[in-house]
Amino acid sequence: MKKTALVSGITGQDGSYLAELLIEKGYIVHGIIRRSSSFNTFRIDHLYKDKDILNENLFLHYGDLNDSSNLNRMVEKVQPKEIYNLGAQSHVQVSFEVPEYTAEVDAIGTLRFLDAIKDTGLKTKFYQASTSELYGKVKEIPQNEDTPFHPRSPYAAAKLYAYWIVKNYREAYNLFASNGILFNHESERRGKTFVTRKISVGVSKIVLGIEKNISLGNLDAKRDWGYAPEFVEGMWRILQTSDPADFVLATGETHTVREFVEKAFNVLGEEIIWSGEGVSEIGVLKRTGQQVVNVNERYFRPTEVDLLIGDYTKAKQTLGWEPKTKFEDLVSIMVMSDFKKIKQRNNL
Ligand code: NAP
Ligand code: F7E
Repeated sequence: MKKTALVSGITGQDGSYLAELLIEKGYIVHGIIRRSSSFNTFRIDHLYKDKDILNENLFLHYGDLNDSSNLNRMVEKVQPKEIYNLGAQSHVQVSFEVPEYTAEVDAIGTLRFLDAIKDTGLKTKFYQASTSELYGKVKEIPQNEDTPFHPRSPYAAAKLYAYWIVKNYREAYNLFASNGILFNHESERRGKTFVTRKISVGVSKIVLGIEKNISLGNLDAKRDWGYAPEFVEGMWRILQTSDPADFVLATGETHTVREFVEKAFNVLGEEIIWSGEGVSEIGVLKRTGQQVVNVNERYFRPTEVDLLIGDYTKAKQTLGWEPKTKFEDLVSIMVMSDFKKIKQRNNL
């Protein structure tokens, strides 16, 4: 018999790759989607329907992490063997604007899901999308499962609650519930307001002559950026273990936002020269002298996470999981994908 999985956040970057992976592995996937005034299923449309034929291994249900009765019904009705809780208000900067909403969805939403499992008594495995943002103002370099946390945003504080409630329900009620502490992972499906995708889209438009420049915030922030399809494979492996546990998934490399910009222009045959400092810093094209990058303080955060770099030794040893895509390849995949799409869309 086919295994059944329930996925919150299925319309997001990770949810779409995870749904693909699970269907490939022979699962029946049930996804929770939010009602929206405009279409929000573009990342999974190719999975849901192929040439007007509905995929019999994918079912979508309206729901929300803010609605416990909905989550209870979903768990009761679907009886999933595995649950992946990927739904979240996932934007760090936005969490400063909507801190209470972020806490409701990211923190209490996780509690609601765990309670639904506990109250139905269902034997299932629960994956929680934890994050390297928990390390925030980092206490050691690199960060592993034992590194102390110091969250630096309402998003990170909400995810910290979720992390601990997962551990508590595991200890208190013997639930199979595991945290994947994932460092940044990106792809051609990344939301366009996250910095990597903002750069891959912006640089493509500049080189195609559609836009003149991009405005960014902190160019010196360092992130450990991996490739999302490999990270969702890690999520699945986390639930295939015999005992629940928490795992870091990362690449073990760190790069600045500035380096991401440089490499993105390099992919399209251009070189960037930087001058100035802070909000006065600019990036110009070496070939033409055109100013293509400027710094705008509206993208600065009240508290920033300066440096993240993960140590994935435990995942490698226990799960046999390792990242494959290197930083340069990730930049290239994202830029080439956007460049081609934008070129085609504009008949260039
Ligand atoms: P994403 O693209 O922003 O997707 C978030 C998903 O959550 C979307 O499907 C969204 O639905 C859904 N969602 C938002 N609010 C919801 C609510 N109230 N109830 C139910 N669903 C809701 O995020 P992602 O990059 O795929 O990340 C997946 C998860 O991993 C998130 O929990 C994120 O915090 C966490 N995480 C991400 C990274 C990363 O680098 N990508 C690293 C560590 C942890 P709509 O499509 O309707 O908006
Ligand atoms: O920012 C800097 C910004 O928004 C990365 C989420 O998936 O990963 C993600 O959170 C860095 C920050 O991702 C701009 O200040 C500069 O230092 O792409 P981001 P994030 O904040 O790291 C973690 C692991 C998650 O869990 C989250 O869900 O880039 N930066 N200029 C900028 N960031 C943005 N968004 N836009 C800029 O213009």
